[in-house]
Amino acid sequence: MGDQDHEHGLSRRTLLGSSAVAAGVGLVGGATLGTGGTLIATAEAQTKPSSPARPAIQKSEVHPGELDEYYVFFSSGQTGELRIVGLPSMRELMRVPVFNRCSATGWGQTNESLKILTEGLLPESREFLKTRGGTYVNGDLHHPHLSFTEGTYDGRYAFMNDKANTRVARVRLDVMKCDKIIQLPNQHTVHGLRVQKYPRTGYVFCNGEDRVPLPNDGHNLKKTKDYHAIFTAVDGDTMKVAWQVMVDGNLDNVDADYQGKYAFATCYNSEEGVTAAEMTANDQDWVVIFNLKRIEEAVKKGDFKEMGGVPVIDGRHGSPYTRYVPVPNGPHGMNTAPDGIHIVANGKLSPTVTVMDVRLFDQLFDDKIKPRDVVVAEPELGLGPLHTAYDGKGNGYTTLFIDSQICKWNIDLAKRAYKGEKVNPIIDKLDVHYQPGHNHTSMGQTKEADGKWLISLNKFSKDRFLNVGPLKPENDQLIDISGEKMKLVHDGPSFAEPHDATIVHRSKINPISVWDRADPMFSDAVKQAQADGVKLEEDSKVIRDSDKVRVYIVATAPNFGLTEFDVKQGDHVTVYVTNIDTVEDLTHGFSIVNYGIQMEVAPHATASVSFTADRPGVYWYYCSWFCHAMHMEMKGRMLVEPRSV
Ligand code: CUK
Ligand code: CUA
Repeated sequence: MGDQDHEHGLSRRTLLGSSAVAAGVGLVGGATLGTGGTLIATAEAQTKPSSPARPAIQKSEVHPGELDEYYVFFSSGQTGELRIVGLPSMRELMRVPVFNRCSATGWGQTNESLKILTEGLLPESREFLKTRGGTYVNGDLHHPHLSFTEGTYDGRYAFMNDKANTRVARVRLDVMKCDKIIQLPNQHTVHGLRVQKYPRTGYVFCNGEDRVPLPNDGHNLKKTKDYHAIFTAVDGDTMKVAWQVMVDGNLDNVDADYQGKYAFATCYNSEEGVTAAEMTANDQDWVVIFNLKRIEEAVKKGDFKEMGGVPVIDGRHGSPYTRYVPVPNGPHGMNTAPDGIHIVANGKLSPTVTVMDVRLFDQLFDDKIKPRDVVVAEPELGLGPLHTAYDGKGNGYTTLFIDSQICKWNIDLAKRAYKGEKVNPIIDKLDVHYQPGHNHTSMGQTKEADGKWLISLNKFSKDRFLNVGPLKPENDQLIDISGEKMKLVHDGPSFAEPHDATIVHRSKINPISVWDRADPMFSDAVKQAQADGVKLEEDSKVIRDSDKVRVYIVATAPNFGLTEFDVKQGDHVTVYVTNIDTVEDLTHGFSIVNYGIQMEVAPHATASVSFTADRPGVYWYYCSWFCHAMHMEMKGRMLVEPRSV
């Protein structure tokens, strides 16, 4: 009782002003109600008067030694990594470097990671990066989404975008490491990213946000009407571009249906302006719907232009491949409901969300109905609706950025209200702290939405944590949605800047604990060792091949197979370290002092790093992962003989 979040003025006003079926409080499972609330029966409570008691507050505490029920895959925005968090404890479990560089694992430094970071770059970027270390060192990871088979997660991959440098990455969920990164041609930024849900992933849909001239080679700088935005479908199995579609407007967020027929994206800047004033001049923007079958046929019959080595289809207004559904100005989030029927475009600049029925899209593409005819509801929820999550029980949970609230509303009631019935679709509002962007429910982006938990990813934390200076953490709040009313149970500070998260039941994810020696991650090292007649798991030795020196080291706690090796100043050195410890969790590291070298070598992995030995002298290398009582002694010397003068 007396929970201030439930007694916030706005939410109470909403409850009191609502009609008979709008808001239920205090009826289901003994949910508490503050003073001033009125007991109003919900549709659910009316039809199921003796619904079994559901605890208002689920157990959110995870005791020492207990495991969480869910994995959460968090993006990290401009930090560029993927984060894995346990839910409901909200404990951070792991960080997976993707677009960033990582001092601990050597991501961006090891040969294995450099191959992944560079092989998918566009030729012009490779040229551009030649004098800049060969790779980008930043990324802006907004949207991590897991691969599907038949409408739910299949535990294979997570896909994610880099808004900053127009890249798409894939993380293998068996080892929780990135194995592919590609850069998209013709496109400028990748913002929204989601995957095909049915029959499987399949396509990874990537929204090009900014409009640029094509090709963007300087031939046109200022004729902004000739700038274009591009939508890309990447083949998630091969990580190659399958096709692209040129569209009108800036693409923001994207989602797909549960039938495997359509993808749809919110667009802002239908004005095609280049300043904020120009971009928001019109009252309406649109949602663009992509007809996957028609696009595939167009690629087959050659109705495209090849640009940057990929087929580009013209999907601007009037094209048979797309339809543009007008919605209020500046929509943001695009979210498919687990019912497989409804999709929601979130208003952002408008206090409304627009609900469409995907079953009407066939008729829309056959021109039997008008674009706005696919809209079945447009409830007004509050100020700044950005993203909507679902509980699988017919309710949406929409973040209200400006109001700093989550609004729980019922899709069916919203449809009835849209038809003119006097019903209020809003069921509950909860204060969050503060300014929420995305929110996510447990399994809520699949057909198996379970309606238990919601995370609100709040952009501001202000006074919620100890002050750490002008740069403050964000606040990822955990909310129990198992009852009729939402209940805030945890504040979780996080570093710049999670935009999005995917909450997955742990039964869907089955990582391994020890690397398979046949893993492709280090197959280049295996090949080189074979060519050198070296057995990676047995031999510690130095192979000299003119000024190229390959140093093979077997690591087993607390020893490196070589306690010293000699090289000459100017040699091009590659060190391969193979961890042969079979003990689970026994990771070694390899660091060379003052040479800026560091990498992770997990159980049964081989990791390698290349550098030029251009500083003469004695350089200790040491194990950087505390692995044994004699970990401090797990070290050796690289002796760099000075070049004779
Ligand atoms: S966007 Cu960040 S709050 Cu990039 Cu998914 Cu909406
Ligand atoms: Cu090996 Cu520390």
